[in-house]
Amino acid sequence: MDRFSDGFLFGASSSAFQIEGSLDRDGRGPSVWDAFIARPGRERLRSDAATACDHYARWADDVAIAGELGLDAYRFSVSWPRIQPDGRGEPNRAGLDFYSRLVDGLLERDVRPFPTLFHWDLPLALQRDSGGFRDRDTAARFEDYAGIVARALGDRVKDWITINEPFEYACFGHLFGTHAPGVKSPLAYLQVVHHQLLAHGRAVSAIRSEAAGARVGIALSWTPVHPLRDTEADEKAAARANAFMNGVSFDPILLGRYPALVTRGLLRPPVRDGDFETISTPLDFVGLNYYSREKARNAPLVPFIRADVTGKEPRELPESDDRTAMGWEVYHRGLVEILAELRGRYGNPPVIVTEFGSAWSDSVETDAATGRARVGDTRRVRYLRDALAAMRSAIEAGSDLRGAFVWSLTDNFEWAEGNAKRFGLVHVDYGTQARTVKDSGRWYAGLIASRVLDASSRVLETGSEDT
Ligand code: IFM
Repeated sequence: MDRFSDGFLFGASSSAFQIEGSLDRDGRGPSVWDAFIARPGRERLRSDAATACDHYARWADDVAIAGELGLDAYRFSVSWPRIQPDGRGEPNRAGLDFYSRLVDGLLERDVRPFPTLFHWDLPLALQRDSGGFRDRDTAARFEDYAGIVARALGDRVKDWITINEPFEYACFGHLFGTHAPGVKSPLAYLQVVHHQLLAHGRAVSAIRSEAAGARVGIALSWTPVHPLRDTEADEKAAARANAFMNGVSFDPILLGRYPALVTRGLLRPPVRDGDFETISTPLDFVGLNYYSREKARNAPLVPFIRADVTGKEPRELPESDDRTAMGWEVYHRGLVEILAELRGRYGNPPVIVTEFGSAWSDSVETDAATGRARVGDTRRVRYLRDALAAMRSAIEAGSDLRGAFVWSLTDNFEWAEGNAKRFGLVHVDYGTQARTVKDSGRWYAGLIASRVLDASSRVLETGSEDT
């Protein structure tokens, strides 16, 4: 029977900039995202983020929903510019108080808080003064900030995540320029990867010295890349892409070195003596964020290229049972593959899936029987169930998988996509801020209560979803 152990943590995740709104309240300083969406042509993003889910004002409602769903744990992020408006110096009391109230609210409902300290909203002053994570000194600033938050919340918070997806922050923000701070430079990408990893390692020690008994991890994305065509050139392209997208953070943290493919080129991460000891400080768990796979085609000058058999950008592809509203392929085998790789190449560390989930075009309807609002998101229910079945099979194969957090508790601001893409277990009407628990939220609550997956899954039935 597909039963999860009683100790397995079922949670949901969010991040500060994606839900909070209230960007000018209580002494918060601007972040790189405030500046990014202030640029001409980004009016829609600006108005979406200004309120987002209004969580800063409505946090108690959201905590109540987390409690009603029976979540074992809730992962949120602390906004660095609420704590240190300029990214350095004395903490802003009002910012710390907000997260302190949130933590108390969660604990009152028996929901374990999992704060993430950096989920992409870097204080703008650090970017303007020194290029943000391009500058090695930002790792020292992050260590200070981590110590401040751990000192304030460490009497109640036992589980900590340093940084969310250092690869994505470096790549989208500094190579493609599609996310804040909007830089397009391969060198910046490597600098930002390395200095975030260094910041992570320094923060692990800061948290442990401020918060007795802290369990610390990091949330890393892993997108398996397969060759687009069955050619040697595409296989090599896939190997390069895997090194630059996945190995680039997993290897330094778990093996204490970069993949050879990352350090072979003219441009290299700015490693100094002793960095890898800091970066590979042993963790209590590795957080894994998984969504989909990608396919690589050979393009000699570019380390990784998103490709699709149709030759289209994934986001141009229509939503279907096998393709989410983000254009991402539904590919649960990826989780099985990654967890096997973690068992083999990386020595089977304790893992928590810190994000998994999917966006769909949800709509609120009136339930004929009850007359109440309802969101019938059957595709999300199936997605979650199949992903969890993949996790169960990895546990049976020997993975030390200790929990899974759905992205996301509520619909929220999906970065460059604004409020248009909905990932939540809970629907948010951005006009009224009404929350409606979707069918997926109810299904998840039932799973948490029973700990049993209620129906067979395609992954287990077919063994493979490869197309
Ligand atoms: O919304 C993001 C989140 O901020 C980081 N991981 C991926 C999610 C979906 O794109």
